[in-house]
Amino acid sequence: MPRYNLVIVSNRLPINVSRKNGKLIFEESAGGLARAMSSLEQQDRIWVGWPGIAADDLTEEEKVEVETELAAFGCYPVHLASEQVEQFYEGYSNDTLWPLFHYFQSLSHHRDEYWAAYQEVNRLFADAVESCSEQSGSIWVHDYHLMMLPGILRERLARATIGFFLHIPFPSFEIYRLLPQRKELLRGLLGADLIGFHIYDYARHFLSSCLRLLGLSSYQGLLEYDGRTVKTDAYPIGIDYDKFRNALSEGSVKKSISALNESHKGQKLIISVDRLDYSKGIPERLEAFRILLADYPQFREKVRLVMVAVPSRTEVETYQNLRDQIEQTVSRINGEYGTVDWAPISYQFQNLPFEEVVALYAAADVALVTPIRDGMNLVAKEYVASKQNKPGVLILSEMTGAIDELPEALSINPSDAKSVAEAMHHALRMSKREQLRRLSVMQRRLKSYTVQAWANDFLQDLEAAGGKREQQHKKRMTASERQALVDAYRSASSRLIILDYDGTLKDFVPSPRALMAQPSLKLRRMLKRLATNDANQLAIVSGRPRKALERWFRGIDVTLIAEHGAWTRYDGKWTHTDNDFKHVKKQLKPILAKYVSRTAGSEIEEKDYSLVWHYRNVVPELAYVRAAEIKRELVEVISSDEIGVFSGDKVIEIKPNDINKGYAASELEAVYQSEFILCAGDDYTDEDMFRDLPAEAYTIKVGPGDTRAHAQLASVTEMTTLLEELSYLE
Ligand code: GDG
Repeated sequence: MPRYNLVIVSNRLPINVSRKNGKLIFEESAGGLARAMSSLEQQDRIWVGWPGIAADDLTEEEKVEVETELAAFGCYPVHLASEQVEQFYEGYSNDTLWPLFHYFQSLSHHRDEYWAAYQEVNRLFADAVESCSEQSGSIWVHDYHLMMLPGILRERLARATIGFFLHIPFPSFEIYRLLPQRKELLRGLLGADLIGFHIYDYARHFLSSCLRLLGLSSYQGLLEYDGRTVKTDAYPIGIDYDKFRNALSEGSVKKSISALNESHKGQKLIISVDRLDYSKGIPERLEAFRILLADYPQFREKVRLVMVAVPSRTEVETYQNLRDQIEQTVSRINGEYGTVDWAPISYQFQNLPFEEVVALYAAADVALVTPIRDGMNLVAKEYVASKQNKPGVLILSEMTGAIDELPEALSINPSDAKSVAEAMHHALRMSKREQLRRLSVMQRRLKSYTVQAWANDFLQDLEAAGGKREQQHKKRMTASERQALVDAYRSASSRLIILDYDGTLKDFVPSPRALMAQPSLKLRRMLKRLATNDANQLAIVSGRPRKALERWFRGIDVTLIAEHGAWTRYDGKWTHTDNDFKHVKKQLKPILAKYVSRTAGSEIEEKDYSLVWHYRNVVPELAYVRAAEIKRELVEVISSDEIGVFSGDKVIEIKPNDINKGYAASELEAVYQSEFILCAGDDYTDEDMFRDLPAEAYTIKVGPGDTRAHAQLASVTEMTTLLEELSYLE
């Protein structure tokens, strides 16, 4: 199997395979995504997806035929059995995720079989991608059917650059949290380097779910996860603008437009085009149209609604019920208001050829786009593009992603049928000049951010995100660097080992006071082995108060530096800085206390030379707001230049500026004059040590993020494993 530098993955391939009269038929689907991908400069690419025919309907020879034929179109099939299609596609994707993500929580069904199939099929997709991707190639995964895929791929192709784009809304945390597999799906997505959404709101909802459910923190759309930075951003999908514009001059389209104009002579034409889906607000739209006819009888026989509903997910029961409901409503309205010569609604349950869709757009006086929820909605954009210099009015739901880019449309709340009827009334009476003015502004915008521009934009950002990951990994300690460190340690006759505690030797625990923060017996034993080696000087340099350090490391021959250097214990004797912090504490403690009572989950830690406000257990969004407020207030109140306010890992710390670990490390170095120095730490306070120690020192940052240290280890476990190994050497 050849390997490609760009793999595009979506549930369906842009080529549909079906069987007619016993023979396999291959048809290109004319979707915007397919056009966008074919316009990409990147030629070395393949598209992986399901070809639309169940694997159990194919003989082994036919599977080979499908693969060979698809290869000619640049596609590679993932074969799914009909049972898998049922449980994964109709089930988890469209009976669980789709309704929930569109805020129809009561239509979202949870079944174990669905979830099992979803995971299984995501793994099958991963097998296919793995077989055709370069080890460090780019992979672009599309949509809610494949949310586990980035995570699975990250495990198998650690160096690949993985992007994910969600075509539907990402719901608010309040809705998303209802999903039983909410954490698994987030972790699945976080395998990606870049996660794209149509609009900023969806990205914001996603970030909020990551903060609330996984305890991650985010900064300007970036998340730190598993030692990598994951970027999230908004990329509003566009349309193939020229395709719609050019279609208008085609003979067949012109003919259809004339036919439509002829058959609606003297009547205004309102159209709606969508897949028959409950998210599209079709019953609500019909009700609004009924109100228009009821409240404004002058429009009877003067207006017609042509409603195209494309068959979709017809195997799912909810969709069958919706179809019945729509058909009954259409008959009722036509029965109530229709006359011998006029039916108010022409309803078509079918997939029209592209040319006829464009003709409908072009001929329509009004397009009625009223989804209850819609990730973007391309129909609205296509209508605007197809008007060119002809008048027309777009009525567009506020609940679509498209509204952000099309504010010149008449925006409506789809649940408020009366106001939708009013909008139709407004549209039918709007002056031509006003219609053209609004359309031309929207057209200009759609012309500049087409689906091609969207795809290029996403891929450019994906490359940049991949580059950043590589950069971040540059400092990751390689096996040979690790060996060099071990060798240097072994051959040195005097060594100084300077270690931070929290986040370096011990993972963070929810509260600074927690009993769990103390070192395990295993850790103590390892430190003791290091300390009893005659060639070694062991020092713990921490922000913790001296009492805690003293208790935790009793019986170990270790130099202790507490409170970032305010207290030092060489040879068992504590000395402290001559800084007077008492009056500062007296002034600032009440301020912090005020925030603690207003912010559930936060607490104050009081040390001799610092005050700390901990917010690890505070609801993340609130924590950010409060942390910013506190910092602002403290900076205003503190009059002395000698006192600083520092933001650490889920803490705000107030301490004298001249107390920092850098001074402490320099002092250790001067006191012990060692041939070999190892220094490890995890946060910004440790960066001062990395800066102030001599260049020959082996400095290690534990965890992700930029650093001055020479090397990085991914986790506390990697750090303690290294120390464990050193502790057994002579
Ligand atoms: C999902 C998200 C997001 C419709 N009827 C016919 C026909 N169409 C074409 C339209 C348009 C497409 O289907 C529908 O796209 P939408 O964006 O309106 O809606 P979804 O199918 O729900 O798409 C949506 C989109 O993904 C892209 O990210 O915008 O929010 O739900 O292109 O022209 N095409 C033909 N005959 C029809 O009868 N040939």
